[in-house]
Amino acid sequence: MTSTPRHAAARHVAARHVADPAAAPVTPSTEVAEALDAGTAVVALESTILSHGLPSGRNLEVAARLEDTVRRAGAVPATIAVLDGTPLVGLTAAQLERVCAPDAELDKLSARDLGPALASGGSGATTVASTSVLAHAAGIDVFATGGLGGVHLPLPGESATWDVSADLAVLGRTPILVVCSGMKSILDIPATLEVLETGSVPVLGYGVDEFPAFYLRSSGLPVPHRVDSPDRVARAMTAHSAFSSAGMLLANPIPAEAEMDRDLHDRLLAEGLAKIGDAAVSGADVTPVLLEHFHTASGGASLDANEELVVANAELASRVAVELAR
Ligand code: PSU
Ligand code: MN
Repeated sequence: MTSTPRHAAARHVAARHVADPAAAPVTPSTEVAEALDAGTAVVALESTILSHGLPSGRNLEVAARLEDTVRRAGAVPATIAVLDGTPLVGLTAAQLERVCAPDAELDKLSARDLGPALASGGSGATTVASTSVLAHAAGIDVFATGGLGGVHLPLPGESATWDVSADLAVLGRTPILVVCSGMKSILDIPATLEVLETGSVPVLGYGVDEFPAFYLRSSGLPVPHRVDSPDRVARAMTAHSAFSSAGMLLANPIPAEAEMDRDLHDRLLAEGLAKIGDAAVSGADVTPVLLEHFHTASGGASLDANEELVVANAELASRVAVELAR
């Protein structure tokens, strides 16, 4: 498992066709490889939230705080990104700085982008979809993030949308637990829950009966299954995996003291949607542009909320991973 990035890149080119994604070559850091070998709890973290979801400066602070949170909870953090054609699972301090640098200009890589990016020696940040794929290939079972991608709301003038995040389809076929605070309200939450049902992805609410809405603790929609302890989550994962190769979603609401004001939230959402309609933003740019509007127009309030919820998710994910590693 332990190998230098250069070696792993060579191995990757040699593997012409890998039928089993779990056997695909990835490059764990020394620390992550040792933890996996020893059966120590490991928690995957994504990099798109750093490069495309948070402003630079703030992103490195959050990245460090997330890794620290995971360590304090007794697990090893594995932040995932693709650098110079190498699928890295666990970043060194220098690599993390590169991902967070203002001039990083990393691509946003979803699962379908991995092959072309690796083949061309490209660099990019990984979304929930691609982070899940690489984490699973490394042998990691638990992944913490802020918000899951989902079904977008129709833009002004559209009656429906085909913009459905690959996060959903990938979760339907990748056995990993994703701990998040639901989807952003910039998405169609009921439609996203329907697509998760179609993908046979179990949705658990942590200590709540209503599905969270990222900046807000509740979307008002019922959560299919409530769990109240990391142990219960671990047991549900074990039982689920005996019958299914789909992933699982653990929805953890934002801590009450960090929740955004609902009126401010609703105003920013309306403005953000109008903005992407006017500017004809589409595809992978939609989420980053909406997030940027929330962050600037709230004077940073949404950033604080975002940071607190991801940190809480990293902690909960670590507690579940520790439970699983017992
Ligand atoms: N939601 C957030 N912040 C983010 C993202 C989602 O609150 O940074 C990122 C995640 O990496 C997620 C991706 O996997 O956006 C979804 O993008 P798309 O809708 O283009 O699939
Ligand atoms: Mn999309």
